[in-house]
Amino acid sequence: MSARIVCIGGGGHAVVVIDTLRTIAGSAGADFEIVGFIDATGTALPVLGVPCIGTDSSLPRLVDSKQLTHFIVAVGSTGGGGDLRARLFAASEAAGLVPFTAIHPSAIVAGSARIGGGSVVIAGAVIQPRAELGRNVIVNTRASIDHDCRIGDHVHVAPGAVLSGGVVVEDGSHVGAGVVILQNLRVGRGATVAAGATVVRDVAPRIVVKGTPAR
Ligand code: JB2
Repeated sequence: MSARIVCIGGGGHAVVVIDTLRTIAGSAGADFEIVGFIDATGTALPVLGVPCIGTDSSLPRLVDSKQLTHFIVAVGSTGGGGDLRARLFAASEAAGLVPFTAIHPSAIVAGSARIGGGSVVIAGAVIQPRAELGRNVIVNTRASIDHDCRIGDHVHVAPGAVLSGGVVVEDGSHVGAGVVILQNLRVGRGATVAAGATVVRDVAPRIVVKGTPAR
């Protein structure tokens, strides 16, 4: 049976996720259908022609009525409390859906890299050998994850970020656009590295750092 996918969220990131899915389908002839998206309102306008079919509370019912099989978290922002993406992922799994992993055909992913379920690798991203990505990770446009990096669940690596070899990013962290992280450093759980920062020492959990050098 072909996968029937619901996107969770219908904002800016959903535009990119839906386009990525369509590009995958076009290049690989993949066997799936984007059935619709759910969002905070349930009444949003279509995104690239994909309809809004409900809200989080209607998801269990939609699984049956729309015969959904898979989901992809298409919200990029972490939301209040910073764990929105993790909560949406957990709720979708609890509804019985399987996370769908999407890798844009223009991304370069080394054969020895590992990418967890529900992760999205956007156009032009590069993932080097022995990198390990958790579940529900976003590697956004032209970001690069070098060899032996370990990226936790629900992490968002924003466009153009550069993670040197051996970097560890723990669960739920946000690495902003254009960030550079030097080799073998660790970004703690739930931390935010602001756009454009250069990280030259470990980042503690749940803090925000910015600037060059980041602090
Ligand atoms: O609790 C929720 C919820 N809260 C917000 N449940 C569900 N199912 N959806 C939720 N949303 C939805 O996330 C909103 O209804 C809306 O559809 C979406 C947020 O859209 P927005 O465009 O504000 O953020 P985004 O995360 O899709 O995109 C941001 O991050 C991307 C990485 C933007 O800054 C983009 O420009 C950026 N590329």
